[in-house]
Amino acid sequence: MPRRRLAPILLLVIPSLAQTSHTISVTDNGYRRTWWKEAVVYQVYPRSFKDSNGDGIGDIPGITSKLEYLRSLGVNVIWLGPHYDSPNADMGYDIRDYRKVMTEFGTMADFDVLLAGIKQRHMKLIIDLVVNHTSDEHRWFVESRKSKANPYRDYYFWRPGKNGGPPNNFPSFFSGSAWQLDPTTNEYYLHLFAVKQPDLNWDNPKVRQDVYGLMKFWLDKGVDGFRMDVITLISKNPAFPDLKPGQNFVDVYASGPHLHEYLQEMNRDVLSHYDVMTVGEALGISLKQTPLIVDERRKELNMIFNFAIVNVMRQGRHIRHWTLPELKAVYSEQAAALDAHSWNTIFLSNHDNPRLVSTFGNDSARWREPSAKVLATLLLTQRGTPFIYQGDELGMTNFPFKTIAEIEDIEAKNAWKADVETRKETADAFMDDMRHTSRDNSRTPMQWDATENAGFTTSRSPWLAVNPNYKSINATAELADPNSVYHYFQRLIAFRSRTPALIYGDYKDLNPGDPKVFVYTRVLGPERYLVVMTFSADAVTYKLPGHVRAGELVFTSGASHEGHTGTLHLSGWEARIYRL
Ligand code: TEU
Ligand code: CA
Repeated sequence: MPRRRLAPILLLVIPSLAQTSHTISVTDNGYRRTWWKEAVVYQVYPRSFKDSNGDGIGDIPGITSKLEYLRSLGVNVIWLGPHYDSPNADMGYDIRDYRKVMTEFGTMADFDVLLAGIKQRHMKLIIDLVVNHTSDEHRWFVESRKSKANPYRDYYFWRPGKNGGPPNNFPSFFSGSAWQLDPTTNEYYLHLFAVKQPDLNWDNPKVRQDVYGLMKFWLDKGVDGFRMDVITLISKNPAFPDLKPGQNFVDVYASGPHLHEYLQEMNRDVLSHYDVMTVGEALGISLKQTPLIVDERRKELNMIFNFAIVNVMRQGRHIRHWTLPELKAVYSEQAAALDAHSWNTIFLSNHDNPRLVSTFGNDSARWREPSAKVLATLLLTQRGTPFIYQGDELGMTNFPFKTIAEIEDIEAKNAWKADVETRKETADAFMDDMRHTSRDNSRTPMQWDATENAGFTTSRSPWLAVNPNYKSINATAELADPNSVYHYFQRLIAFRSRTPALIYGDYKDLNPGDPKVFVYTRVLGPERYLVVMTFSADAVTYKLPGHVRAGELVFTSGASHEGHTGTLHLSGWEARIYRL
């Protein structure tokens, strides 16, 4: 076969997308084509993205000022973390008023400018919908706790104590009991997360109507959908039976009797009236159970974040030594569980998890860039909508935390009180875990340039310390370097966007057991691609399984031009894409 250059391939691929988009809306292998399946999403954690007014806290005008940066990266959808009025017990995941912008982040007018700027650039905006719980400062809860007869009493779960203690043995995700005794009425309220995050009672139809109302408020403003916080927890068994020994509380919390009924109602009453994208955070839902939420025929949500990948990278807040075959198994299981009626997300990091390159790659000086490029390749060549977490496009790393005083996150602070202050665990062991798993690893400010505090803020004291490596790892340096992690992401996002097989193609892992090389095909009709990646610092001579021969090299993170061969000479942490 004659060696073709890149340009003719593009000509072959682009027209096929252009032609189909107006006429045929189903792919060769049965997928209904939609914008949100073809999108690449970028997650903004507003508090840490860009501070515009020097108070040390990222804000909405700061995000607006960086829209060109995001547009040129090539992402199409921005997921904005909670931007609502909040006392910030859990960094905005505790909402006091769903129709007001957090004062620190700006005003509703600032939000409108952001949204307009996003639309102007032909991008879309999805916002965080946090409706499993509110803040205890929300008007509904302020009323609810006043008396047993208050009209808002049933907006939350109130129960009398049992044997001088809480109503049952449910633990909170943030340490201690999930029940808090409230002195005014001498009853307990349920909070699966912090004490300041009481759980809403979705069995109350007024709660559901109020939630649908606030969703419409934002949709009518023009937002393009929602990321739904812990949405799998909204339905509870009102009898609150004790957990039995050996029962996993997450699975129990996620198996409420009316979850699907409520999601279908929300879809019918709200979502189906808009052209939106929805992604549910799906704690406690296995890969096998995923279609119960995302199969389009069930009319619930478009896609979910499965915790399968999170459970590979860490064990709760403890470090976990994962292997490549375990990571691969997530994608094979996903492919087996989902047919063409279902869709899913691809993510490897977010604001609750440590940094991508520190967790799945190698953040040493030698391998940080090469391994970040391999991870970009994994993220952008799997079937599902890819979610890039802010800063990962620069290969930002975990933070060298030394003491608990450097950590702001309530989950870590509560765990410290529960486990270190009671001497169940040593401070050293705890901090060792934190350096690998703390949520604050990903929440440190974006590294924009090499000036003080990385150009994130003009304040001397950002709300969370900037990673000390900002002088070498920052956006300005990477924009100036054509070989940077940023430019690799940019090129690969563009490549994916014009290559339908990488979006919709069937997935097959060619060697699930290999501990160093990840090799798979993506096939859509006549379009066949082979992705090969080394997940190791070692160079590897790799014979492709069976009679597979690598075809033409169409994308690479490395220097080799090798192609049309059955044996590859791979460098440590290298990624290649071949056309077969
Ligand atoms: O996360 C839920 C969740 O799964 C995490 O809190 C998880 O328990 C923790 O990271 C394990 O280490 C969502 C939000 O993404 C998170 O930021 C919020 O704190 C939480 O819900 C409560 O709203
Ligand atoms: Ca600010």
